[in-house]
Amino acid sequence: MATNRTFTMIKPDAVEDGHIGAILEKITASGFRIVALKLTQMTVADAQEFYAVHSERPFYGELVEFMSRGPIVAAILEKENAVEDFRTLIGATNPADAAEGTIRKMYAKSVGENAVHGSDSDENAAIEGAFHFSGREMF
Ligand code: RTP
Ligand code: MG
Repeated sequence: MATNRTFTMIKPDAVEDGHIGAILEKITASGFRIVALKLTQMTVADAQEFYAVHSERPFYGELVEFMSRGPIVAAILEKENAVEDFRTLIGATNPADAAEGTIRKMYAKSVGENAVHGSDSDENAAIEGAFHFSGREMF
């Protein structure tokens, strides 16, 4: 299987709760190599653009407010089958449905404040990575 990349964010809830170190440890222990990494904060306009695909959904306003309310950790990760394996590692969107041992089962509070993001396709991983990082920040 080919080595490829995914994009993740540790969301404001998990940063506020002090879980950056534990989540990064779980990610690297699961075989992902960190290609890019930073603590940053999205403006309201950034979050609106990043989540534009959800703009017609009822939770869009809440999602934008949540994702821009404090710092996040943005990262690009590399592994064989990265996109699918990372979504398995984070678990279902709603932590109530997430499997034991997944990051959302361990750290998410609700379907909205769910600790981590994971890209849903190779194409979106590239778009989302480029949203947050310049070429000089990817290794
Ligand atoms: P993500 O994009 O963050 O990795 O999450 P996902 O693919 O599992 O879920 P998605 O459908 O893409 O939704 C994006 C984010 O919107 C928030 N959400 N809130 N209140 C709600 O019903 C609801 N549904 C989704 C979550 O933060 C979700 O991760
Ligand atoms: Mg998604």
